[in-house]
Amino acid sequence: MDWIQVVDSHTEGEPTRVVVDGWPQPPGATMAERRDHMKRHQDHLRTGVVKEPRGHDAVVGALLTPPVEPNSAAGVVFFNDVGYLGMCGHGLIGVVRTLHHLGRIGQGMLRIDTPVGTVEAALLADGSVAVTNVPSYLYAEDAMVEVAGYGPVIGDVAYGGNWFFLTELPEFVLDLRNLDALMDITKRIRRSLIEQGITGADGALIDHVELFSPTTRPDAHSRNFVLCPGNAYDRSPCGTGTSAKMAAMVERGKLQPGQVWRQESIVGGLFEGFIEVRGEDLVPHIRGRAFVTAESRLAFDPADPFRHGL
Ligand code: PYC
Repeated sequence: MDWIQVVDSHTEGEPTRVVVDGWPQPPGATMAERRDHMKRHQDHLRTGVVKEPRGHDAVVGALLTPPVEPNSAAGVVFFNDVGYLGMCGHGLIGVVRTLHHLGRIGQGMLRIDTPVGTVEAALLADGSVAVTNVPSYLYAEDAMVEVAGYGPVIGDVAYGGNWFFLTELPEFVLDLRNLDALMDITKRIRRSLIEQGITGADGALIDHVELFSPTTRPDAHSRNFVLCPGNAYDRSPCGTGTSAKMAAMVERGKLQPGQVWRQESIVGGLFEGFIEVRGEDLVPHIRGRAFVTAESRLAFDPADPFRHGL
């Protein structure tokens, strides 16, 4: 029997499964090389760890690796039901809480390498985690996509460690009671972006679609619904999505650098953030909470025909 040891947590409701043992370390001098090795040679472990029957569509996995940069504490590759993420804000908050739960870190700032760059994270005295993300930016303002059966949708293409299409559709109330309709329209937008060749920089696939509406929380500025790359929506306000949104607003003059933005999620959770200007770069800061929910050993029985997931 093979075993993979994991620690599960949720960040504002969105699950993260951190692999702490049993997954052979992927070789590579950079985190992107390690991610590519995982894609080519270890994809059955990704599906076995996050998909059914051990997981489900919304689980984001995180493989911890040694760092690749001299001042970093660790590396991490995030993965989900359909592939690999560049960065993951809620996932990084889960990783930090998990490392603290395991007694591996205390309070204070850590540098962590990801396939899209080195990020920083700190466990704060109140138990929340502050993340300094990779530089984020607005790539295409007011891009128009024609959505079959709906009509034209105008939105911003923005980067926050992953690629996002950011838009507002006021006739879709951002409420879990409308989940089927929200999944349907955001998937149709994503499909239309692909069909119409609307991409991020260098032809990058826009695999997240984020809808915004006014909030129901008195302490938040906005509520969102985020379609993740596969068949899941983000239960959290989405760290990379909030980064993309804040960067786009700063570039449009709708948010000032340093001004606090509080993003509510579709389930009512909250991330707080702001943009710092560093030279030419807009660097997002995000803060949120995660809670450890389980420590488990996942069994991979060679006789189990579904051991690598459904
Ligand atoms: O928090 O960045 C995020 C994220 C991306 C996909 C799911 N969560």
